[in-house]
Amino acid sequence: MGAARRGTVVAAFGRHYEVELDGGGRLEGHPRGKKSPYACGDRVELEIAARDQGRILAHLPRTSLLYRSDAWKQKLIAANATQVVLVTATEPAFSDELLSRALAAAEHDGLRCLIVLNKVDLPAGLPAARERLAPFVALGYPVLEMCAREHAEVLRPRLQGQTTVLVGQSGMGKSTLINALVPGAAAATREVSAALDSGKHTTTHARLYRLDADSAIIDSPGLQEFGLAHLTLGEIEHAFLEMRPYLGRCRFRDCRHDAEPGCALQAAAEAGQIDPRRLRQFLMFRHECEQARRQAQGW
Ligand SMILES: Nc1nc2c(ncn2[C@@H]2O[C@H](COP(=O)(O)OP(=O)(O)OP(=O)(O)O)[C@@H](O)[C@H]2O)c(=O)[nH]1
Ligand SMILES: [Mg+2]
Ligand SMILES: [Zn+2]
Repeated sequence: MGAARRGTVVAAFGRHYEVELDGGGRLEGHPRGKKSPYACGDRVELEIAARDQGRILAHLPRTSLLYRSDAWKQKLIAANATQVVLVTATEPAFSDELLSRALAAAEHDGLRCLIVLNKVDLPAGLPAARERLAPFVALGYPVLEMCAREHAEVLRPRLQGQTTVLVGQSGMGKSTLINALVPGAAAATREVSAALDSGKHTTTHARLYRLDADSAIIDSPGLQEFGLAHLTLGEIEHAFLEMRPYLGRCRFRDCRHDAEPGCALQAAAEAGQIDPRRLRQFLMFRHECEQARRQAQGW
């Protein structure tokens, strides 16, 4: 039996993991039992079982866990991240609803958020993309317009000292960013048309790359959906930053912010203080969460 070592899960393949050992070296880590609850970025303790092979003995505490969920299961995205970069692009068109979902999950987890608008070298979709991002700019989320193919360096200062996870839909350019920022990364990228034809995402699992001694970046597979079943209704309210000042101000304490008289959120939307689209998304997410809870309980 070898001595226990600590390391970081840099890639999660379901039943086994690529683990980077503290102090150098990599090995294939296997969980001891049937469960494999680890995500990219997780810290673990393991024993070296053979050359290049290790058995995971312990799961070290997490500082954060970004994930999505429906009534039945959770999909882990990354552990111990400090920042989420939400990657959108001028083309293909991105969904602002998915962006709101990912932001809600990140806010819930207390992560810093930065929105990237990539592919500004393709100007045809630029006005529509800016318009779709305007409500998020108004909320104070920083938006960095860039071209990953030519000027990825503009992102680097924002990554300093952070463990950043890139999330977004397929084809936005996440892996292109990784390749531009991490020498030797060689992450697979693919023409969007080819990717859409195959119906598959180019990146199939999350992977962590070191940028320097105290910065890392995680590439993740493109998202088509982002369920928030793990958030309570109150948590969803708080994950929408613009709702916070109005919470508790409705006439009825159990106001559903739908069509109740004296609803502070509806009044704020009518007065132009809350984007009506975001309020509709909020009501939609809440409805989904209630449904997921019912499904999970079997009624
Ligand atoms: N014109 C232009 N194309 C870009 C830019 N960044 C990425 N692309 C292209 O967009 C396509 C998709 O890029 P990827 O990096 O594979 O996208 P991804 O977000 O990693 O996609 P998934 O792994 O499927 O989630 C590739 O053909 C890239 O070359 C950019 O700044 N400008
Ligand atoms: Mg990719
Ligand atoms: Zn209300």
